[in-house]
Amino acid sequence: MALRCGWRHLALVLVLFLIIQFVFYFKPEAIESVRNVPAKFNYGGLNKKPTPAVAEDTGDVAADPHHPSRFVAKTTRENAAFVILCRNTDLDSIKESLTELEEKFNNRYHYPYVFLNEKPFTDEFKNSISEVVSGTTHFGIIPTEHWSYPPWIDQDRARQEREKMAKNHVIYGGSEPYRHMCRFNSGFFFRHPLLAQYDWYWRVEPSVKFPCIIDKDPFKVLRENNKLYGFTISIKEYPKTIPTLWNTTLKFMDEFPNHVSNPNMLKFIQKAGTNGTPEYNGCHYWSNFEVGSLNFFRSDEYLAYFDYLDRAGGFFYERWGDAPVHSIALSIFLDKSKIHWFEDLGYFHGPLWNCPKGEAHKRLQCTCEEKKSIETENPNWSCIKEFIRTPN
Ligand SMILES: Nc1nc2c(ncn2[C@@H]2O[C@H](COP(=O)(O)OP(=O)(O)OP(=O)(O)O)[C@@H](O)[C@H]2O)c(=O)[nH]1
Ligand SMILES: [Mg+2]
Repeated sequence: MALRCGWRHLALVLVLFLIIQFVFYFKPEAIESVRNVPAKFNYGGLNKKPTPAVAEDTGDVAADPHHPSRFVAKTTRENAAFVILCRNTDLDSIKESLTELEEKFNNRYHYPYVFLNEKPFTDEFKNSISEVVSGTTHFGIIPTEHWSYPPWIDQDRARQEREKMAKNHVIYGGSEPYRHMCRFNSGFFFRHPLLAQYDWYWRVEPSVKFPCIIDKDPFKVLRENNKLYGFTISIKEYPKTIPTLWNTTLKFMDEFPNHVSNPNMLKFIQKAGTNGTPEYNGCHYWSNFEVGSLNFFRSDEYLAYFDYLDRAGGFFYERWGDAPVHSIALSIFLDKSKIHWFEDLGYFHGPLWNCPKGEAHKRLQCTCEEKKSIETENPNWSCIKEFIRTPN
């Protein structure tokens, strides 16, 4: 009798324990806290290994022989997300980009999307986006300190410089939000709490086009080949937007020689200067398309470089773009083996194309014209020659 009573007590305790666990697990706060992984600001060095593919997903295989999914029978996702910085007013043009991205790639993978904005996204924006994407969506607000003037910036001087640039017809030279955007994309997007759980990102902009089937997962291409950054188009920067960026970079390399990789990619971005010292040739990976390692940008080396540039003030007194900033950093801190040209990934951001050639053009059912590709149509702007001839 005493024994049976003991068992009953034990069973009762066990049932109560299970009920408590069940209730806790399904509480909305608990679910939220799992989703909102806290921001981490110390991500360790460049050697931090990304986690392997995280989720398995069976592709929607080809009953239809013309469906793009026949290229991948079974896929696994990397620990990755699309990152989209945009305004509520960009709704139609971002839906255009995402409809095609889904059709050519993501309807087989369902990678998640992270949307960022300095203002709250409207319900209309959120609902409308969810109609065109197959991955989960996350909408985040940018912290004010990532989209405002740091205290050391003289805002009157910044305004005067903007006015001068506008008079000189420098593209976006008179725009204040454009400068916050470039600074955010240079130094902060990878620190947003909504990205803390991911290793890889793919940047997408409004009104871009993906004219070919994307038959390989770009995240996987990078991870499996031990690379950290991939691009489609490489061009030269307008010198008027970055008068002192290169000198500031030289000072950084002088002060932090231990941060400069050996070998590196400096040959890709340098040309012989007039007085014999190398100068910046303006070459950069066009950052409206990027697939890359978030941990590269979270590294001590990159953060030290961004801080150095930010202190120098050129995001506001000049109009330093995130594309040259990313590219110069990649060239200082990495060697060529870490950088990948997605030659066969068809892409358009006005006014330039990357259009695959020959067999790839046919196989990937590209709708772009090969001859419109930047190397053919605008050879003087393209930096692909410089990239190819840079030694390993
Ligand atoms: N939230 C927000 N996003 C912005 C703002 N300005 C630009 N963006 C986004 O930042 C990215 C780059 O801006 P773009 O205006 O495309 O700059 P760009 O590619 O140099 O110039 P375009 O040739 O006009 O495309 C895009 O994803 C924009 O949606 C802004 O003020 N707020
Ligand atoms: Mg753009």
